[in-house]
Amino acid sequence: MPDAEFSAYLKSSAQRVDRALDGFLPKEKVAPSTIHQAMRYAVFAGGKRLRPILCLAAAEACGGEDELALPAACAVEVLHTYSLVHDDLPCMDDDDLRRGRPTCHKVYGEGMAVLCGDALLTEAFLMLTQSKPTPRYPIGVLVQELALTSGSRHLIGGQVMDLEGEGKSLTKAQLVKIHRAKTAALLTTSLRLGAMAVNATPAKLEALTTFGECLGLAFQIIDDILDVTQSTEVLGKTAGKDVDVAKATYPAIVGLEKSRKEAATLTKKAMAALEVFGKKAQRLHQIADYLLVREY
Ligand code: GRG
Repeated sequence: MPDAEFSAYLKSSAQRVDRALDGFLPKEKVAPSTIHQAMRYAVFAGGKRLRPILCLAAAEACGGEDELALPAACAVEVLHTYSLVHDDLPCMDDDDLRRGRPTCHKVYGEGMAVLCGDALLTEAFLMLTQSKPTPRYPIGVLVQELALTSGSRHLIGGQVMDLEGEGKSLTKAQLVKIHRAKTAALLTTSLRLGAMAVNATPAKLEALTTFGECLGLAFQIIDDILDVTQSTEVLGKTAGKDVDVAKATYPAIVGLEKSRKEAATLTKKAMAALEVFGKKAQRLHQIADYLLVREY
């Protein structure tokens, strides 16, 4: 379990992100009110805020003022929330529970949930354009980074491979490809955007990319493990879903123990990439440690 100081850091960072999100998102009263209520319902539902926290910690690791990374941090969180809202729809994973609450379509209906996801995706780019351009990275580069990751080459592409893999037995290599596209890509982009917001050198951007790719895969392996070892109450989403729908997962393909070992090895590899940052990467080290032992 994380120590008290690190827990306080996670909590205060999440609160900072939430305050910024509250400022960026249209208020509930803004017409048409239902869509803004749905967007806020999905966003302010108690997620871990992992992606924005990684974004801020990457800016800090690069020696910059992390405040400059707040618009990008909010952008990756609302983009992530959009993917959850759409993923939970009956035509996708058909889930009733997310972040410990009824899913968006259960409360607002399917049509509104589709629009809510669309609006959050669009809002993500609007938020990102509130970043300050830096000498190395004009806003267009930041937009390109997020668009590439969220499009059909990565996030959407991963979902396509996932949908097409349903009911089939996948190889480990195929599963790794899906995990990289669905999960590791956005985690990596969260780090990269934080670095870009503070004008990081190309070498530091590269180091964060390696860190993100390894950490992202480790994160998804742990997610697969938690699906079979944790309860619905602790996860805040339906536990055992992967087994129920015979989904290819790490534990299903290589077993629980080997999955745990691979996650630990990948985390070590991720940490090794942080050497170039010295002590400034303390928070990234702590986050990587925490993700390996997390319970939800
Ligand atoms: C665009 C529909 C669509 C799909 C793209 C990202 C994705 C593919 C689907 C979302 C659902 C999913 C299983 C994603 C894999 C990554 C993952 C484990 C997400 C959960 O992230 P956490 O644990 O969630 O950070 P919280 O709620 O804490 O933010």
